[in-house]
Amino acid sequence: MTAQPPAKGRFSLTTAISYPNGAPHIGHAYEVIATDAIARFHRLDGYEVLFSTGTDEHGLKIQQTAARQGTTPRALVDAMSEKFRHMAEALNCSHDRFIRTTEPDHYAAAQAIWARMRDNGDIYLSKYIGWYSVRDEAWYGEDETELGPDGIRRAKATQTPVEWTEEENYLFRLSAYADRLLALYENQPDFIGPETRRNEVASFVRQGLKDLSVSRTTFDWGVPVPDAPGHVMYVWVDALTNYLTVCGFPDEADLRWRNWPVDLHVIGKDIVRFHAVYWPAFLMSAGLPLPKRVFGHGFLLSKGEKMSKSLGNVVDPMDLIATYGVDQLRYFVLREVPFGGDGNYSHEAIIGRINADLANDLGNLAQRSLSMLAKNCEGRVPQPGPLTEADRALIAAADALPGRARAAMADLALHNVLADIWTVVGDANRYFAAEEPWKLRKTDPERMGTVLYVTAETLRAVGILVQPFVPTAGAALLDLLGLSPEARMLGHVGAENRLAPGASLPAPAPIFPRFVEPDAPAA
Ligand code: ME8
Repeated sequence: MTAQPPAKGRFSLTTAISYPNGAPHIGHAYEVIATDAIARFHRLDGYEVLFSTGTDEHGLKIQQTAARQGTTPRALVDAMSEKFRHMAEALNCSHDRFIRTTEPDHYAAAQAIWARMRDNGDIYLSKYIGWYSVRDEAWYGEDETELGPDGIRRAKATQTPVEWTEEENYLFRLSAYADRLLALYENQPDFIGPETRRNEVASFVRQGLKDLSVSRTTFDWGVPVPDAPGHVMYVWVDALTNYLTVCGFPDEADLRWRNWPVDLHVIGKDIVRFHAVYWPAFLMSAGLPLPKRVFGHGFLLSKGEKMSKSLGNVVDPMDLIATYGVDQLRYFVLREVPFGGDGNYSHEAIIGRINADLANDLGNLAQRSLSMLAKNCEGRVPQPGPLTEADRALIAAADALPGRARAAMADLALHNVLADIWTVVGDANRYFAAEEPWKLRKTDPERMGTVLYVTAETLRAVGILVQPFVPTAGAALLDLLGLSPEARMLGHVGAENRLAPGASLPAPAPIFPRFVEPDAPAA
């Protein structure tokens, strides 16, 4: 049995939870895919992982959408949340929990954090007067809004309409936390990533913080404020608390509590303020440890435009999965978009990646080399002869992949992890072409065996490394190399676990078909 690399401790991470006021779009899929790749990478590296995703089901936006559709908020979220859950499954997401904020344990967590903030003297009753964007579920200061030529006032940052709101609310003493937040950003530079987001947040806080309205009385679709009839919690107080709920809060004896504080919140760039200002302030007030890192990824844009229903360019992730395949979609978004920046989606770009990187570079290499093994080596791993410099260089590049991947992953540079893997795939293709094993079959069969061995050993490393990104194809490649399920960890790459000469291999099968346009004429 293969020796197992040592366990490395825990790693917990979350996506944002999505508003189920409509069906999921490609932006939601992108976040799930990226977070899942990070979760899978850590499992692959021996961490015990807790990974959550889910839906954010309360608030005025949901209530208004339900009213517009002539249904109840409950019926709307039940139907829509199911679509998000289905999408996560279809994307091969390996989450441990899909949380819905309408679940009873979440009510208990939200009410418990509220009570702790109140008992700490940070919540008081007052009249709130200000601008509210239902679309963003966010309060804005006068200076953060502007009047458009159409006479409609909008939030400058998001261009969503705001409405004047005067209400007796509970307020959270956010103003008292500005210094502590600035100290946090200073002492823990990793707390917010990427750096541009950190600078934006710090400059926002440096301007001074106003107290935040944290309850609403004009509608009732929310978590009731404890001991305050008529008040429901501001949806963001409730929503952010989902991260505690999945860790078993408020029961600190719950085994899941070991996962708090989480290592990483993966969110989009538009909601960094909520996660890097409000959330740590709430936690400080409640006397709870802070998450270690908040990372705001960029937006996936449809040919450069923000997606919206009114622009008519919302891309249904289920259609993309059906058209291109799950692994293909996962690979495309993670490779194409530098993680943290914005990216573009287009049909041409995705088929370019599928056919060049997946079908040609990796798929063909595996298919050609494994078919030669099947035909010329009786379907067994050959015994390598003495290694040349070229053999050693390729094996060394493959062996170095886990170290490089860990370093890139520490910066959440997912695109670089993939770029590094494909550099080795490119090296392997050049090696294979230069060594011409198909000619060696007659002239020097032993050397042919060595070349095929070195290629297979490189594919073993590549197959192990790609699993977090393209889980189905990664597993299929490792199956073709005859690797047992317990020999597929990152720590198995390298000299100690080389393919065993003589081991028999299954019949080769293609792992990445080329994308052929459905209406293309038959070849
Ligand atoms: O913000 N590209 O929910 P949401 C990439 N419920 N990411 C995108 C995107 C795009 N085009 N559009 C949205 C919410 N996102 C709150 C979160 S967390 C306690 C509560 C990202 O459904 C967005 O940035 O509007 C967010 O991280 C996630 O999708 C859910 O967005």
